Amino acid sequence: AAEEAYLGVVRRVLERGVRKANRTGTDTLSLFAEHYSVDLAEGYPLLTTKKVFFDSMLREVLWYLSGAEHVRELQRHTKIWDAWADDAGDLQTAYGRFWRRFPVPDAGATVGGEVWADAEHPNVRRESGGALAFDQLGYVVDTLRTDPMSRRLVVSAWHPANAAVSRLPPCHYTFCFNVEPVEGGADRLHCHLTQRSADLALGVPFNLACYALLTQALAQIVGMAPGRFAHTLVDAHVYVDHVEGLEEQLSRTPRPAPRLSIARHADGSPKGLDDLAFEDFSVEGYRPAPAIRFPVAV
Ligand code: DHF
Ligand code: TMP
Repeated sequence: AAEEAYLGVVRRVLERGVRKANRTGTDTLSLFAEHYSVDLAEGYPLLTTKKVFFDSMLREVLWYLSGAEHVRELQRHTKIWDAWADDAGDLQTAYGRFWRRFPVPDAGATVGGEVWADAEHPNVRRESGGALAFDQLGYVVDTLRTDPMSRRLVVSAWHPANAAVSRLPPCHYTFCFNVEPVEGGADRLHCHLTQRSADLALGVPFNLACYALLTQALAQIVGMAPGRFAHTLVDAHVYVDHVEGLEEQLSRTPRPAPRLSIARHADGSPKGLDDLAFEDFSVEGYRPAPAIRFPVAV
């Protein structure tokens, strides 16, 4: 089962992880550059060895897709980001802002010899204050249609000048799509995510479910089949107060993976990136083991 790939990383970190101090005050057991992948054709990889809160995760994905730079809308539905937002709902880093509205330097701020997409580019939009912003996810969808074998289908949430000063710079900071041609069938859309820092008990099950959903949604939008999701974890860690809960989880046997379905328009055409809403996603056959409480290291 796909879930075994995730559980294998957990098992390796528990067995061979090196104890590390970090800014949170709760030490971790860590391994460098862990990797796993799952085939989305086998089902939707929402973990079954503990209950994963799909609704919170879906709200988070939709918040990313909205391109918002604050978390006010997300906070109406889930508390998962509250510890990192201020009273006004502002975060110092927001994924959607960079996925959908990556700042384009202003003409006056560039030096010679560079090339930048301008306001004429189909994926550039002018912000209300006049600045230009680039829709990276829109670019990926458009390029999947016009040049599906492109090896440049990259989205980056890492803006160095933000990351250097943010309280919580992006953990899952870049992803890249790749198409595998299939003779006589639908081409397969793969996704590779690089994560600089990975909390195996809490964050990673959400991150896996999020990018699996995003890959399936993009595949549907461009008429491909979901392929594999591959995940590289640069600092793969288990907080020491999560060890017991993870041992309990490892003692459980994975159950059959659920299926995710994504609604289409009434005429059968796929809904686009900006049309997808909470009600459009449904998970069938999800019968997980009970939830496990893991304290979040802030
Ligand atoms: N910091 C740390 N130390 N670990 C993280 O995983 C993490 N994740 C962040 C922000 N900062 C982080 C954003 N993602 C939960 C899940 C994902 C997430 C933040 C929090 C969480 O609390 N999950 C619980 C409850 C979910 C719910 O009640 O809906 C869980 O059991 O999965
Ligand atoms: P760091 O910025 O010091 O690396 O701390 C971030 C912590 O949050 C780290 O334990 C990784 C974890 N994390 C995830 O695993 N996934 C996520 O999506 C987010 C936002 C954080």
